[in-house]
Amino acid sequence: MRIERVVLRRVNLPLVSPFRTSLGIEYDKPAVLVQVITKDSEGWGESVSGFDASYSSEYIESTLDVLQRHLLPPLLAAEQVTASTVAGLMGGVKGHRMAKAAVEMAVMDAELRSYGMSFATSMGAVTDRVASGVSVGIMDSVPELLDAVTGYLEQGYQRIKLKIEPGWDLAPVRAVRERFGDDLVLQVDANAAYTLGDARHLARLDAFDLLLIEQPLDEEDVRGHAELARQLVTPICLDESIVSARSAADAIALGACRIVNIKPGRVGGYLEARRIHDVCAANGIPVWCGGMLETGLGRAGNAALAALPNFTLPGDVSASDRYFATDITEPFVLRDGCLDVPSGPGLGVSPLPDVLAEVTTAVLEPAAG
Ligand code: NPG
Repeated sequence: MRIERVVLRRVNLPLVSPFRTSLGIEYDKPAVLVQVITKDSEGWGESVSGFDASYSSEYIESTLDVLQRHLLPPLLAAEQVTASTVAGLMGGVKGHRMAKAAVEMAVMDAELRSYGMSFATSMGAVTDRVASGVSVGIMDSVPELLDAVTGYLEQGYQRIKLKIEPGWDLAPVRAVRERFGDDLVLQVDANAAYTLGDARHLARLDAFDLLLIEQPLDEEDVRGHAELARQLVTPICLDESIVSARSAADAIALGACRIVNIKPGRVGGYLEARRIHDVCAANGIPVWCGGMLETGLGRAGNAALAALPNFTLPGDVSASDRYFATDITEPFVLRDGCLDVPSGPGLGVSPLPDVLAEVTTAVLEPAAG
């Protein structure tokens, strides 16, 4: 396919409640949406970069800049662009995986819509519903946390992930385990807030039968995770450290993780996400689909990815109303603790024009070459 136009939109969606992690507090969800227009199709992509560079080196303005300056001009000049060739066309640019993921997602959507094939089918989905978990932010008090978890469990979420940081770890985990019992599927996420020197402290979490502890150490400290793994009973899951299938293979070989969180936006797109899935499956490492508070567009792609066979653990792919009063697509709803995997062409969802207009703060159209 030849790409005729690409339109970039910067959007901002208010969150229904502030989301606090060890990295900071989010009140709104910003995103860059990439709309790829061809002669007879169109596709949508979403970048997961945030307001600042606290989770990754990428952030909204860096995404917009690299898209306009470096990533899109070669695509607009190319005669043929497909989902399988777009990564190669962007290969002259190092890094910027979140920006590249948004472009690949939009190209894949446009291409699949033109064939009438869904993301799920194209990636090899084996189910039409995926188990949904929820990520619960750091709160001001344990009672407030227990109320939030109660609300999510009443809605039917199948597992709870608690954000932790030094000073907010043992007490909230103990309180949730005691209140909701041994059957609750419970895990924690540190977003790299600890060091190897905290190993003995983190080992105290072993008492609470957690499914996993996610990214306790710095993203570059893969060897540190391997050392920590030898000191914990709780399985280590890596998120930030896994940026590609190659880094997944290395982390697994080093014994740094027993579980992997796959976020397509973090690893350069759905095709690399699938390769990570395959590497993990070949090594007997279960995976789950992470989230970056995506709009309905990213959520649609993530639900499709989570339908692949080695996604055996519930993901952070929650219903739209966990994040937004109004999503920019038809909302994803929780049904018996699951989300339906969209089956329509491409992502199977599209932005609702009125909502899109309301949340858009800038529209940019890079010129060809
Ligand atoms: O449900 O989409 C979601 C959010 C899941 O906790 C979540 N994401 O580190 O995994 C993470 C975390 C995050 C979100 C980190 C936003 C930084 C920003």
